[in-house]
Amino acid sequence: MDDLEKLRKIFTEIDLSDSIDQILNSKNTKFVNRKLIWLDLGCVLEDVQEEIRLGEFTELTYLGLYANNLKILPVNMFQGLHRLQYIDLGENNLDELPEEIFRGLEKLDALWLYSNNLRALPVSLYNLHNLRELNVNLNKLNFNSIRELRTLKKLERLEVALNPEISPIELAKLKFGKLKYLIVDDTLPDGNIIIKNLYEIQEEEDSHTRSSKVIFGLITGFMGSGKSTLIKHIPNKIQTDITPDIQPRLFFDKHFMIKYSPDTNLVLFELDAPTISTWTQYISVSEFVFVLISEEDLSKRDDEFKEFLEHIIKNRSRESRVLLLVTKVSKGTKKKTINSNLSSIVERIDDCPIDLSHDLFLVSMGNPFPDLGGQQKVNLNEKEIQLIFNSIKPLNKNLS
Ligand SMILES: Nc1nc2c(ncn2[C@@H]2O[C@H](COP(=O)(O)OP(=O)(O)OP(=O)(O)O)[C@@H](O)[C@H]2O)c(=O)[nH]1
Ligand SMILES: [Mg+2]
Repeated sequence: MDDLEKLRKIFTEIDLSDSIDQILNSKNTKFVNRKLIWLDLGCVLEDVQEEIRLGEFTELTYLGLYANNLKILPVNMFQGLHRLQYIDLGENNLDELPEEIFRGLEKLDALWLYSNNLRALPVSLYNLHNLRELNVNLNKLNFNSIRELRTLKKLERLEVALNPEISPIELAKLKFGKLKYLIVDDTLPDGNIIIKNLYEIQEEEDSHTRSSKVIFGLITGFMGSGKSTLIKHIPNKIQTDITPDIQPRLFFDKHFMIKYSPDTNLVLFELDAPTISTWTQYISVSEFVFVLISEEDLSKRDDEFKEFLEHIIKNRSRESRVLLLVTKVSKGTKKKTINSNLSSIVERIDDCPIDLSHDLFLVSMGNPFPDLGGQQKVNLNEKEIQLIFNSIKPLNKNLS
């Protein structure tokens, strides 16, 4: 019996065969060589208390059990699933977990437990030595259960917002090994609550006192060209409220700062291609313009892209540098092909400052993997991102 048949059988047994289409149609359910590797059971198990036996799906790497109203989980829920890398248990009604529930999950990379009623974390969680991401937002955890997480040496992202007993001030004093993101909540004077990365806030305060100058950079491209995905991968982003002084103000989708040189910060912001033709002034204040185009769009929408590029070049400041990033480049693509496609566009633009040998970068197709509540994230090649940002640095210093 292959995994698809097994899955049908299990769902018939627990009287949920109506949900099978929803499960199979989810983009977070995937088979490779007839083996089930991602299984999205989000929003399908409502009120079902039966034990679902998944131990036969030995190749499973993602299991989504979010939004199911689950109150209890059996201790052997994940038994035999040694390849699991991502488990999403968010938006349930769990108030405790069996101590040994995560035992043996050596490969677990991300665990999402947001929006439950957990007062403590099970012992087996503190032994997940490969865990990189843990999300326990919106629970009832106490400070001790978070402090103990310092034993997890690979943890990079920890989200503990909206746990009423946990104080961000106390958390800030803890030293975690590799942590880059410590997400907490903060109440503003007007009573509103904001969610922030505690580490970036601290950086911001330091850097304001050390640096004086600010320069701007624009990240643009067609819809879906991967702007937000690229931004997610830029290391050491600092939160900022500095924007170019242009009226009327535009709401920026993504807007952040990175350190450019010891006395200069670079504020980067994202604008879509349709927005940029209206907000021409944002081009003229930018010292760097990053133009993203996916490999697919480059061959299909070349005329449109030429017009878009022309618009940028016409409105840019004379001192600015325009960088072209071809994204989602598949493995087999030759750089030569992309180069010749682009040069035929660039050559048709008057007074074009782009030198393809210095200003062109290829961002290869990243690996997609599931995110919270059945969305998808993409892992890009970090070295390529480094290369792009190193090329704009004064003194050629590493971006770190
Ligand atoms: N497989 C794969 N998917 C990618 C890659 N880069 C981006 N994506 C996916 O493409 C979609 C669009 O990416 P975004 O980063 O949101 O693109 P954007 O330019 O910010 O798009 P808008 O803000 O909507 O204009 C998302 O679903 C990404 O997950 C990649 O390198 N590989
Ligand atoms: Mg975007």
